[in-house]
Amino acid sequence: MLRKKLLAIVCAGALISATAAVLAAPTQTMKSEAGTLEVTPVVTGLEHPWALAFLPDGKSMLVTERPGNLRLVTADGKLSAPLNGVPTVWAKGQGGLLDVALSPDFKQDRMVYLSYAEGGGEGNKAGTAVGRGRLSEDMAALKDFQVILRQEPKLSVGNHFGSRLVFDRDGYLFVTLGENNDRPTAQDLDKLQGKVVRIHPDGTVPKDNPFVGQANVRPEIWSYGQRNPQGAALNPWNGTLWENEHGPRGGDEINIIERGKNYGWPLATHGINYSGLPIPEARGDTVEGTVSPHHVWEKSPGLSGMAFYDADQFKAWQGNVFIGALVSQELIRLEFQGDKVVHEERLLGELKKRIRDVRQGPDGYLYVLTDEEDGALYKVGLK
Ligand SMILES: [Ca+2]
Repeated sequence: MLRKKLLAIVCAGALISATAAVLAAPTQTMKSEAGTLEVTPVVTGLEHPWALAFLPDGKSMLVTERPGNLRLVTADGKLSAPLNGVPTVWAKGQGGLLDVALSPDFKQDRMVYLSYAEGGGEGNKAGTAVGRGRLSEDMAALKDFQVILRQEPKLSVGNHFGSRLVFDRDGYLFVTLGENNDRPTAQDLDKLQGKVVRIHPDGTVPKDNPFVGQANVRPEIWSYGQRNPQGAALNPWNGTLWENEHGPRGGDEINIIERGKNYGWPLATHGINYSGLPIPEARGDTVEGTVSPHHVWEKSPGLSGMAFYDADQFKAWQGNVFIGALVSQELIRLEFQGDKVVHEERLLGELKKRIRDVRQGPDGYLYVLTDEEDGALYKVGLK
């Protein structure tokens, strides 16, 4: 009798929790070339989430929200209060709290790196800054946050901050920096607008950077001629740095970033001004002395976060690159022969959301953030 009663209680409990799980996380299915997609919201109610970084426990991640909050999210859908110790950000236009990355030695040093728009420029202008702080043991705060890089002068009234943070295999930190919508600065080597920079984790400059020792040149610069690079990732098969950036009207690009090279903006572009007029500085889509895009979209999807897929979980995706698209509201999937893009598929269009970031999780699923007032983290896999 007692056993029967207990069983009834257990069954009722299971039913309630199963119902709750269904209500909290209805999995949508969508067709795709590699099979049926399963798209499950992990967390909703995120305010313009921008980036995520998995913690080594494999079960939780840090998520940035552009207005200035950093939160802990667990894979089973728990969302923490904002962490303390995060710097004040300049949240306006495209500005705010942007990328998050963990130190390659996170298990030892617990360092969390953030990129964000920082105010204080002349005429209330802002620039991109990068800093780091130690994640407290109780996961509630970043301790002793210190700025390690500042875009100076600060020239943005709300546009083109970049920015992504990528550590390479040797532990150097690469930061992609927008040109603050001040086009010619991308070619000025005395400024950090429109650049990819390479620094040590403490912000000091590696002695073998390409422009070290030159007069009136910022030694942090690794490459230049970038416009607004909002995506970057390390190619897991050969360690090269891949970056993507927004063209103006047309001409979104993927670039493979090489030491000291000029990636062209605004001298070379496949795009035109939003007004429909040509870019005043542009001399064509291919200009001598500049590196042409590795891959270009004549119609801009509005590229953002980028992830290489090298997990075993979904064999059909191995060797692919995924990129979030803000304007076209899709997740782009690219297939390659060697480095060359040979096929493109657009996913998640049914969501009708701006896709801001995509990362491969430790479980081999894709984790996708939507850049919305009521933004969400989705787990995406194949059935
Ligand atoms: Ca370019």
